[in-house]
Amino acid sequence: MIVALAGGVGAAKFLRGLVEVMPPEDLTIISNTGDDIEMFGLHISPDIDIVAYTLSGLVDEERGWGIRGDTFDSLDMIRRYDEPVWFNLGDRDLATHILRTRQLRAGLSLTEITAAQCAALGIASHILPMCDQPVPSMIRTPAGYFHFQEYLVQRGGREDVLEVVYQDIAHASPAQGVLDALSEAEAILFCPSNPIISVGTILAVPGIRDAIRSSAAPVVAISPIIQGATLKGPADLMLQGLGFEVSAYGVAQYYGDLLSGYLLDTLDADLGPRVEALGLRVEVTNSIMKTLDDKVALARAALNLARTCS
Ligand code: GDP
Ligand code: FO1
Ligand code: CA
Repeated sequence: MIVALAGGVGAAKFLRGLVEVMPPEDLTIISNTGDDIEMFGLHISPDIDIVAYTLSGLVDEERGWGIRGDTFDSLDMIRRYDEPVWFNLGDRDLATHILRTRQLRAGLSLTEITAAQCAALGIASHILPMCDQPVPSMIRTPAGYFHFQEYLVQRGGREDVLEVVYQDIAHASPAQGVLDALSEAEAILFCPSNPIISVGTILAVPGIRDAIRSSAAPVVAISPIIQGATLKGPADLMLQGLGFEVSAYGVAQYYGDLLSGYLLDTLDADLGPRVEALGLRVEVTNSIMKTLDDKVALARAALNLARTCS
């Protein structure tokens, strides 16, 4: 079993490559749910859906989220009722949120609901939410205290980050199957996701960090920061706000002693010796995923690096 800790768009591109180079049913994806938010009474799990839509071929590849060809007529109607609309839920996408919400109200866990979602969409890999309890990631900026989606989508994700709070996480516990997957893993991969608000959130669920530490599996991360910047999203502002160097090296430092190997982008080859000095085995490769070939090559490089670390 290969286990991947995953956020949204960056992770999904990598996982799309990974399922081409290994049996997809041997892959367990632990998904960040700190981004989850309630909208119009519906439970939205953006990172689960981004990965599920990507692995089932439904995703709008240009945006990286939502469903290709979706329409937004329902939101237009909601606007006519003078409701503020800032999160773009497509008409087809809404079906996922409506059913998820109904099943949650009926008492099913997010883990059970996600397993059924994957089966229905024909996904052979296993997507597990990191936990079943709501644990919203909150961001403090000079302007106030906001849910991550409010910070990113409603306010544009440009404000300095003073603090990141994983609300209620102390009372959360790993979802069913998460600890078993980590203890049985042949390799654990940290996808190229936001280290603080995606992978970091998963690591903050009590028990997950220890399970990774005590697993015999090599742990390999793919840097989401290239040449000191993000390709997308506010990871750079968050690293900066929390006092980490805004570079692939800063991310390696943030993950600290959890890692055994690290994939650096070719453009960051000069950081290799500094990352190696942290005690990590480093591989340098193109990590900018535009085409399917890029995704497949990066996935293969990650698995190869994990093999040499074990
Ligand atoms: P998340 O996956 O939910 O954490 O959020 P995003 O997908 O918006 O982006 C998180 C991180 O993924 C950002 O820091 C991006 O720089 C990184 N990322 C996105 N695409 C790529 C890519 O093709 N290669 C690499 N190495 N990182 C990427
Ligand atoms: N991201 C945006 O930047 N704007 C949106 O309106 C938006 C809507 C949306 C709807 C469903 C969904 O599953 C994801 C959506 N995302 C949107 C992406 C998402 O909020 C973030 O990019 C991720 O949480 C970061 O990985
Ligand atoms: Ca995310």
